[in-house]
Amino acid sequence: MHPTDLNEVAHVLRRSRRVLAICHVAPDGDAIGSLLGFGWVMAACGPGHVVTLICPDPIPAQFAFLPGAAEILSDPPRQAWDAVISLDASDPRRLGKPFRPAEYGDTPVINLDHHVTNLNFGHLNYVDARAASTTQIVVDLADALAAPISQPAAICLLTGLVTDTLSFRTSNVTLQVMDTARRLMAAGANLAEIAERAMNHKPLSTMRLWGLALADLHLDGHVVWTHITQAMREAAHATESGDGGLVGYLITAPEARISTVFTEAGGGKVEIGFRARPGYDVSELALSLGGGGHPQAAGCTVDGPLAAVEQRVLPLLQSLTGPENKR
Ligand SMILES: [Mn+2]
Repeated sequence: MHPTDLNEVAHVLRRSRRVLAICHVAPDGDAIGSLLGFGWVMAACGPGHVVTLICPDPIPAQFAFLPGAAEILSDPPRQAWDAVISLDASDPRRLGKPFRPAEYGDTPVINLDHHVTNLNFGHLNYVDARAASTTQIVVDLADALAAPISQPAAICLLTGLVTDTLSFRTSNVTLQVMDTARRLMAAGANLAEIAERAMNHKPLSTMRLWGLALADLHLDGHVVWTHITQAMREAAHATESGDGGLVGYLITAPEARISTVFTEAGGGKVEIGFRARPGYDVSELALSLGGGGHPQAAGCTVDGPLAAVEQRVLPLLQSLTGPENKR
């Protein structure tokens, strides 16, 4: 539980033979991209490392093209590890059942992430909230390991950068991000193909679900919000879990300073997604509700029922959208 630098992380990895790498549940492009990219970077360090790649949930169809995606397992074998590494997860609960710290003994747990709300749950915590993606940190890690970036690594790593920045549109896209992207393209990653495959993918059933949710759209002050009920999900025959990215669509309304989607999930839970315009911050609210994220994109899961959650959370959002909160 101390802040660390990447040379320390590289030092631990260099002497680790059996490495367990885990990304977060409900994986996005950065989770899968950093998991696979890390695997390729370790492979470039020589044959002395055997990396087991774990994602707790199925790989979304739009990321199946990533090199190595077929090698990802959903649950690790019960064996001893020399190092365990978490990628893109701000909270150990986001790693799901595959993360079993009670079994790790003296094995170092490395926490590599870019969420400002990271709980620093590892023995080695490298959390860079200025990084636009965890894959950007994996590129820095490759440099610390003096590992060359292979073409498959570059494809996976650029995918995380593209998806987390919404194709280089977010406020954290710096010259350094563009330099990293340029480097990954030079290493053989095709930006246009990655953007096409990873971003232009919206199942028709998700569009139908959006249609139902958009029919019940609300504007309260500067907050644009709606909800997705189990009944809507059944009516739309939705295949995707969650809101399918609807909350990111709502924030494009000029009226919106914050957008929110409340989604009825299984087990009486409600998932809440938040987006904010630059200058507004939803990460602290998400953290206070047991979740986490970034200033402009965050989320949490709370106990239902839906109506009670909306009644409790909507006033909290109002207080965040005033000019006095603008940074
Ligand atoms: Mn990320």
